Amino acid sequence: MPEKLNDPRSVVRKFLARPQHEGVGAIVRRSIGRFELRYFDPFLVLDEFSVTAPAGFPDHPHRGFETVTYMLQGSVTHEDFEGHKGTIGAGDLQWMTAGRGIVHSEMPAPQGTQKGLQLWVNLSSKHKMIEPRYQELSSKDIAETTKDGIKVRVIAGEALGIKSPIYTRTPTMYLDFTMEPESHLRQPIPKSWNAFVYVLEGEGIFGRSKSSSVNAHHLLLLGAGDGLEAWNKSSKLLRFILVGGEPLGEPVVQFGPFVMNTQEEIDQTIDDFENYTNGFEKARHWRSEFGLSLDF
Ligand code: FJE
Ligand code: FE
Repeated sequence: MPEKLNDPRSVVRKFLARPQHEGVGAIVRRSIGRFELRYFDPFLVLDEFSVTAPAGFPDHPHRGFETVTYMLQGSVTHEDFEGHKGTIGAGDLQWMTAGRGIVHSEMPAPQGTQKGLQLWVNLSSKHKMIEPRYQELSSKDIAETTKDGIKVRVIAGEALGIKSPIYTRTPTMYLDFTMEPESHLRQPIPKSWNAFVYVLEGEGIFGRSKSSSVNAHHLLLLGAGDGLEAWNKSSKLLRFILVGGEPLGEPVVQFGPFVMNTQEEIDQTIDDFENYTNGFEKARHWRSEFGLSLDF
C-alpha cells in the first residue's frame, strides 16, 4: 500500500466538459478556461481535443505562458516561425514555453482522428518574457511504472518513486494514472498547490471512498490537503490525469493567446505582434504550409 496521507483532499467542484468548436474545424472539450472557470491558478486552459484533417490549428501566436501537449491517439505536426518542426505522436509530450513569443501551427496527421490534451500553464510576471523553449519527450522516454495495479506515466513531477526530467518554470506536477479494478491510490500533492483531476476513461471514486463515481470528460477541482486518494471500484480500467501547480497569485489579463498581468502589457503585445517586434520579428516573413491564420 502506498504511503499514508494525513489530510486527503476532497473534490470541491465538478464540471463536465462538453464538445465545442475551436481553431479551424477542431473540436475541444474545454474544462479550465471556459466561462464558468476562467482560471484555476496557474492553469489557464485544459482542452481535450479531437482533430481530423483538414481541421486544425493553423498559424497563431502565444505569449506569457506555456502550452503542454500530450497525445492520446494519432499525431499532430507542429511548426514554428523559427523553423522548429516535429510530430507529436501517441503518448508523446511537448512542453512548450512560449515566453516572449512563439508563432506556430499545430495540424493533425492526414489520416484518422487525432486526440490529446492541451494544458496552458501560466508564467509569473518575472518569466513571461523569457526566451521560448521546447522540452519534448517521445512516449518511450516518459517515465512509467506499475505498482499494486496502478500504472503511472510521469509527465511532470514524481510519483511511485519515479521522476520526470521536465523542468517546470511554474512548479507543476502532471501524472497520467491507469488503475486496475480494485486498486487504491494515495498520491501526495504539495499542500499549497492547486490541483485537479480530469477523467479520460472508465469511472473512479475520488477524495472520499463513499463519494459517487465520476466518469470520462469530467474535471474535478480538489480542495485543501496533502494528497489525493482514488479508488477503482468498477470492473474496467480507470484512466485520469492528476495535475497540480503552485498558484502565482498575480493578476491575469488575457486576450486570446496572449496572457499578461496588465492591460498595458496586452496592448504592448498586440503592438509587438502587429509590428513584428520584441520576439515576434521572425513572424514577418513566416507562414506555415497551411498559411491561413487563426483568429483569436
Ligand atoms: C489558440 C483558438 C485555438 N486548444 N488544443 C485560439 F484553438 C487555439 C489553439 C488550441 C489548441 C491547439 C492544440 Cl494542438 C490543442 C488546443 C486550443 O491553438 F491558441 C487560440 N488562441
Ligand atoms: Fe498553439
